[in-house]
Amino acid sequence: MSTPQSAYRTVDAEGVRAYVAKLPHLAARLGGNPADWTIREVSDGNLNMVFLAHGPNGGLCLKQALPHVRVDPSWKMPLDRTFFEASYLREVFDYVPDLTTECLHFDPEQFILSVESLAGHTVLRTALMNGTAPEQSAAHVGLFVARSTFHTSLFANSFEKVIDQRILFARNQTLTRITVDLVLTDPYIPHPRNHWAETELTAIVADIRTNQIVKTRVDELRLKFLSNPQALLHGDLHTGSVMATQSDTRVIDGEFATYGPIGFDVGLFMANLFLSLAAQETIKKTSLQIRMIEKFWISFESEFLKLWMTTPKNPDPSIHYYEEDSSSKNSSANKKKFIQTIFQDALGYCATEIIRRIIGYAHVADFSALKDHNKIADRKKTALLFAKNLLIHGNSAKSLGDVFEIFFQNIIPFKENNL
Ligand code: SR1
Ligand code: MG
Repeated sequence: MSTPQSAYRTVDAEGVRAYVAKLPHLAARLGGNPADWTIREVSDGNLNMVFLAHGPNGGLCLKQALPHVRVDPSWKMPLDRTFFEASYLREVFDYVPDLTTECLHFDPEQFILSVESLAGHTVLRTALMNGTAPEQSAAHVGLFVARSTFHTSLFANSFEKVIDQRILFARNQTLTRITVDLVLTDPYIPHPRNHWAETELTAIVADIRTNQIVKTRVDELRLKFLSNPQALLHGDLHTGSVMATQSDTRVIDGEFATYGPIGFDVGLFMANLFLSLAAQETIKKTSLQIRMIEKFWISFESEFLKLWMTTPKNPDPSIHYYEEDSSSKNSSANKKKFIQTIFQDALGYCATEIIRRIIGYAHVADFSALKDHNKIADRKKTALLFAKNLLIHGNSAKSLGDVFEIFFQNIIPFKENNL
């Protein structure tokens, strides 16, 4: 693969036009004449340039890695993240064809990746902020996580195949370093990348950083993230990595893909729904986000178990885990026990994702919908206290009901705006 010194050049909208025009399989997707194509830059994430191209026959999305973080040019970075995103899509697409996008093209010189355009879809975070999020999208993401992780795990493949994939994705060290630092390390120490505007949060941050149970739990989670390669993870499954219409859901942006504990993907998605819940003007036990968290987990759990119980037996007996006598009433008891360990891990990663999205480098937009400073501070406090208590008491949570209880115990009522 190239370095920035080679033929690599960053493209702009006109560069995209010329680039696509030279690639018949992509140009045919747009149809018509290159001069008539509409090309828009729609870069939104922290890392890359993204363009949408449309022609009479259809649309394409093109993503190019930059030699630095897009939102901070002084933060230099190798280009290989689009290679790992292309590799992730190629690995999981067959298992989730309706829940993600196909990799149509990857250029190892220009680090450009192309998939179909989802111009008619809305980013799930935006839909949640507008109150228009399709409830069913959470169940779809549950299916996505179950299928992509099950089919890349030791439950569905020989260890030789899994180890080969682990070797490939283990090279995604730049983005793994970002996750280890930004999600699982920095928020727990004083670090220049951390920031928060609400001084009201500072005392809670100090509490989190000095609580020995929290520190030990975060150490366990970081260690598990790096040393328990159960399945191929998306690695950054927040609500900005999901595009939805009322009936269709697609998971995008798999550039952080790496082998790790399945609970990591589960926990990150849950966390972002909890962040959205915390940012609501009114929080009720019937809130859309609560229903979405339930749908997500139920869909993940039942699909994972179904795949495990129904996938035709591989002739290699080493692939059979927790097989039980199917005539026994408890034939899936050990499998369910394993899924309970995913639940426990998910609660831990959920908490760390919430914390880093409030006090770490990359915050979420959800709270900005509240406008008023006091309200924002109160709700960020709610989310931080919930996450802290989830790290402390999560091990005794047996079901989502227990988790919601912890959340509701930590709601800070809005203070009057004293301006
Ligand atoms: C420097 S990258 C910061 C964050 O943006 C990405 O989307 C990931 O969430 C990462 O942690
Ligand atoms: Mg992303």
